[in-house]
Amino acid sequence: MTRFQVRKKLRKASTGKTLTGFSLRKKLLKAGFVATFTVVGAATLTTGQAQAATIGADAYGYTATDEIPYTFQDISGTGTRVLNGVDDSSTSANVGFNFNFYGTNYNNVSFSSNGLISFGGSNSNFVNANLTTTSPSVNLPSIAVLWDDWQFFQPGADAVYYQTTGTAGNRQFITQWNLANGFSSSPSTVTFQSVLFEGSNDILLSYQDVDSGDFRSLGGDSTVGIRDVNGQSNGRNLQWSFNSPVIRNAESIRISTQPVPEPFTILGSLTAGGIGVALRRKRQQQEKETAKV
Ligand SMILES: [Ca+2]
Ligand SMILES: [Ca+2]
Repeated sequence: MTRFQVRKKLRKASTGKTLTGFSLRKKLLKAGFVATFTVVGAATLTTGQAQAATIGADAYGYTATDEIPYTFQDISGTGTRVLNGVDDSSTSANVGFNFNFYGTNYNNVSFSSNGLISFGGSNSNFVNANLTTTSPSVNLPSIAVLWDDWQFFQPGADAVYYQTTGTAGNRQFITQWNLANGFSSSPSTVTFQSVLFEGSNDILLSYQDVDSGDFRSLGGDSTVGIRDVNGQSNGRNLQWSFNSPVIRNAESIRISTQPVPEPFTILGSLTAGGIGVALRRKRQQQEKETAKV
């Protein structure tokens, strides 16, 4: 079920005349969607994905949120420079530590000039897939950082950089697509990065500049999200956006199996437990009143 379908479902459900919180929850439970209701419910309070939101969890337990501060560790002056001058090409690098992704440890990653990271092999495909419905042409565990047809041959374009930073136990593997242009040309460059964290195995996607001056701007032609092998059919996918201009300059998205951050714990308890508590209280009150009579 896509977020759109869920939002649609929620709107439909919440406009039903006799639908109480409990029956809404039951309906969503039946649909196997309470976790996503919790977070998408919050997103519907705003105007959609372009606003701060948390999505997930997917079948493995990953959630994604942009309700975190924007951070960007520029490694264009310090990292290893690769993929300069290319269009659709990949390279691989040692992470420097074991990074766990969908339950498997990797110490090596592959990344393409097109903003896609893959584990256990490479994928240079420029055609970005909808991770919820379609397997990428190479069916690998992948992180679509900003998967689109980028190139680094246009004058002014730079390259991809990678670097392992931090100290043992607390290291980070950064991949930075620096001053990429769209194929075959675009009026303006984009710069973004991903950070893989040792220990927490969190993934941070940070977008410094997603304005390419054309239809690709703001992720309008990109996939952002993660997937495991066969993610489109086993529920192990968490797609933030697909061909939708919802990514902002100076935005960070954290993908994690850790609990979602503070702003959502209140709402989380409301949807997952609070309704139940409120109903129990109401029932107790009714029982008291019945006893009085
Ligand atoms: Ca390309
Ligand atoms: Ca730009």
